[in-house]
Amino acid sequence: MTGLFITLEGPEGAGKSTNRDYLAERLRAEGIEVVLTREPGGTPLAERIREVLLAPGEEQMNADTELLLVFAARAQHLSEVIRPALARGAVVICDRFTDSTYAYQGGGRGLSLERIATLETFVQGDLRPDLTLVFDLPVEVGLARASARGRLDRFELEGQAFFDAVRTAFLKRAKAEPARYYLLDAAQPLAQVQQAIDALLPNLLERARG
Ligand code: Z5A
Repeated sequence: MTGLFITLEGPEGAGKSTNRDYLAERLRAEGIEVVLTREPGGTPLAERIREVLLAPGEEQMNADTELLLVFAARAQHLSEVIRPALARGAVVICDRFTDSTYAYQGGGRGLSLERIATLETFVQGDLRPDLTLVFDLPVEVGLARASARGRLDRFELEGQAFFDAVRTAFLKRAKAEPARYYLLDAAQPLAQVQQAIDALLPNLLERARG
């Protein structure tokens, strides 16, 4: 039996965490086993790597170091959480996954997409999400939501050009593979975003029940 792997992607402040919880509640209400997780992180060791990635520091992190840390955390997360959950037939809802690597390390940092693809295959084999919800919104709106929370992490300290490149990369990926990606207008009021998620539920339930 194989479960269903759903990832939530988009720039900061787009509402991924809020809607991750909402989607999980809706599926659980239908009796589906849901594993909620996030990247970078999702296991104690991967969460320690997350802390290294997010903490601003005096020594600038090399972009290749950042890329390798993201995939190191992912390898741990896949073996400890994601693969076992999918193997027992659960729905895994993951807040960010490899699309974020293409967007932040590829689009934002300008690293080679071919190199990212090589690491993706090395770490994941042929495992890819079944469905990716992309929460899209103007950079200024997302940053205003994120900064309302207070202290900014190492990524949130980047400038407008970085975030524009990140947003463009997500949109490009969504456009290139419409069968896997579902684009949501995350600048709308939350109730409308959640209506769009509700519209997906019948299809998700059918797929989750195999
Ligand atoms: N990263 C990377 O570089 N490479 C990788 O491969 C991976 C990650 C996997 C941590 O991610 C960082 O890791 C991330 C990229 C990098 N960069 N940063 N920063 P994260 O997911 O932990 O960080 P985040 O994206 O900044 O999370 P976030 O700011 O919490 O965003 P969110 O989860 O999309 O939003 P939210 O917490 O659900 O909502 C934010 C606020 O907006 C909150 O007060 C909500 O109540 C409000 N909200 C949500 N939706 C709405 C609507 N529709 N209207 C009004 N207000 C709303």
